[in-house]
Amino acid sequence: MYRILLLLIFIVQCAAAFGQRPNIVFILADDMSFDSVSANNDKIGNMKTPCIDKLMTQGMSFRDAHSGSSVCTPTRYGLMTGRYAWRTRLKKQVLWEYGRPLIEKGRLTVAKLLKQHGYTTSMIGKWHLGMDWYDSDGKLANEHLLISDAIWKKAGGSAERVKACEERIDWSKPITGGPTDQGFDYYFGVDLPNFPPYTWIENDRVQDAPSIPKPKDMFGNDGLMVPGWKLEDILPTLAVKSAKYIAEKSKKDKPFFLYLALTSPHSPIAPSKDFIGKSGISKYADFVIETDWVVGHIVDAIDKAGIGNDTLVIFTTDNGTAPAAKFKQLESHGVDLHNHYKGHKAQIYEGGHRLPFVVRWPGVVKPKSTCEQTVCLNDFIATVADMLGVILPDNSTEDSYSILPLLTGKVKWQPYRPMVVHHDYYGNFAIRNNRWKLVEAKEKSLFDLDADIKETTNIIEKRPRITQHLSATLKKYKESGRTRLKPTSDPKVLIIGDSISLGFTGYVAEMLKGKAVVIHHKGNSKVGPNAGPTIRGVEYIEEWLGQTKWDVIHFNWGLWDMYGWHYEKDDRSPEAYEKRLDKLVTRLKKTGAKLIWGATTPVCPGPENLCKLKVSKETERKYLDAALRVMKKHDVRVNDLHGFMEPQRDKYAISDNNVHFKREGSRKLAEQVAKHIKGALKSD
Ligand SMILES: [Ca+2]
Repeated sequence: MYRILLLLIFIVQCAAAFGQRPNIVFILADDMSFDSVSANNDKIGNMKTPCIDKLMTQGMSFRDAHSGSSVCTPTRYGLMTGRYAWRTRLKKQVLWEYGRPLIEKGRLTVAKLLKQHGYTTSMIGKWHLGMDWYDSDGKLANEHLLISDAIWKKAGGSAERVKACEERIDWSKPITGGPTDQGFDYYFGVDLPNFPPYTWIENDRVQDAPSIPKPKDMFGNDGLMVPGWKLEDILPTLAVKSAKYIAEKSKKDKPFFLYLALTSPHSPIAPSKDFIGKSGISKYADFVIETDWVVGHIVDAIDKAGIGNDTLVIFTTDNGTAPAAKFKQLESHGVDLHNHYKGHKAQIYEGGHRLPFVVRWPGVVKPKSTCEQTVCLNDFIATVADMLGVILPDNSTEDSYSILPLLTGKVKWQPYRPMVVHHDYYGNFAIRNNRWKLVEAKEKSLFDLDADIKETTNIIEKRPRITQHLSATLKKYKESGRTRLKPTSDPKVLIIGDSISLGFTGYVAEMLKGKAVVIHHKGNSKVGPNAGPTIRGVEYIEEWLGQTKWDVIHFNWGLWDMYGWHYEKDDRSPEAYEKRLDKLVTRLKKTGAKLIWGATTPVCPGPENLCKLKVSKETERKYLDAALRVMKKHDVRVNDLHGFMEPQRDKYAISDNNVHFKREGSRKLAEQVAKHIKGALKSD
């Protein structure tokens, strides 16, 4: 009996551990916009993507997911490292033929992270993050190609330089800086389908040495290829290899990570024989259909291997559709790839970087769910770390933020993540916060995406404060080298409160800088950053508290309970208020944080007939007394902000009829709040 019990405990423990370590299959298509997926676009004609659509019904699809850039190389750098590529040497464009490795030696990648935590890691497909090649003496053969990734093309003579490089390369020598040096146990693929060398690379060697120049009539940049190389074989080979890999690894005990970077529907537009004519539109549309088929083939391989329930599947793409798709021709067949968004690959418009992003993870991610949050492909590595329960080193993954709480549906506030930075082929930046998108190109533009999703009207003149805030944040993100907050040992202070607290929180954060991290709760879609009435407090307290271990929580509720805006139907009597406040304080006490009640009521100043809000002094007193009873019962510190401000109200109130304060008044209040927080931090 005892042994059976032990065995049971062992099985339960294994299951629990495995729950956090699913296999991961990450499928990245190349140059395929949000509108290229038929489930996202009702104007798709016959260019249907049934396999991706089906995956969407099995998991969560994001409607506001972005790549770190609107072109290949930088997006892939961000996906692997969780860091924006514009922080590297690559300030615009992409890596060109035989470009040198972009991922710095010693930098953490998602493959390294998973390998460190017991995963078998592999990559199949397009790398495009640079590799180093050597001559027969073991000397670097592609050194001269790093003139500057962005300008060497322009400098002219690039074909000659590529030729000179290829003449030096000893193809039997191992390649360095490629996938197997960046954490992948196994690699099979092509660096790019449209650049030399036109040959398969397996691990750190070419499978066959390219020996003849690519024929002029074959798509792609000049360079060497293996005799008989066929562009239309690339995609099916990747599909077959991946399915085989999944079948093999499904039998092993170790979880596996497969990063499948498809070469399609990027040029060369080379659908294989079975798909030519499928769409009745164009070879491009056929190629999209084949891409979708590959996604289906891979998902089938997972399910056939019986590991569907233990495998996290992600499908997304690296940037928007390229003009090589021939938009006008597609439109004449009822395919509108600009149905939702403006622009295409390489551009800063949404069409350049807003992508389909689908996550299937049975038992964790709700089927048929959608997420409206603004997220970024850089977030992959932090999400994996969160899943593994790993704290990321400070000098890594600087622009990655775990979206695990979004996948599990635990978090609903918006925005959940720090602002997302966009970047394009030309080196232009944009920054996105909720509905606002600021583009910093030759001309600065501000777009309100809620009102103008097609980015037609620049409203920068109308919104100087928002523009300034976004611009300053972008500058800060660039200069600080990171958007992910540095872990800090400073105490953490949460301020929850009404609009009066919104006024003073910023000043409190400033006053306590270096002593504590002050965070105002992020709010939610219903009440925004204002805590609203206790009715909302009870509903959202878990979201507001989140996973952080708070040292001090400064909170207040009252205004909304008294005046009731939007909550006429609810019982907001002083008795009901007291009950709910008691419930909230009971929950807050469980956090172990030191609690401070900010008494901001009664708030209505001056003679009663001047108070627009029509609540009598007696009523106000009832709410105040109810709150004080609760605080006394739970032994919570009281910061009497009302009493503190009262003698100076005339000077600092916005007006007699308003409960809010001018900036100087908010600053004054902040002094008092900061004093109380400091006191709480010092006390035992
Ligand atoms: Ca691409």
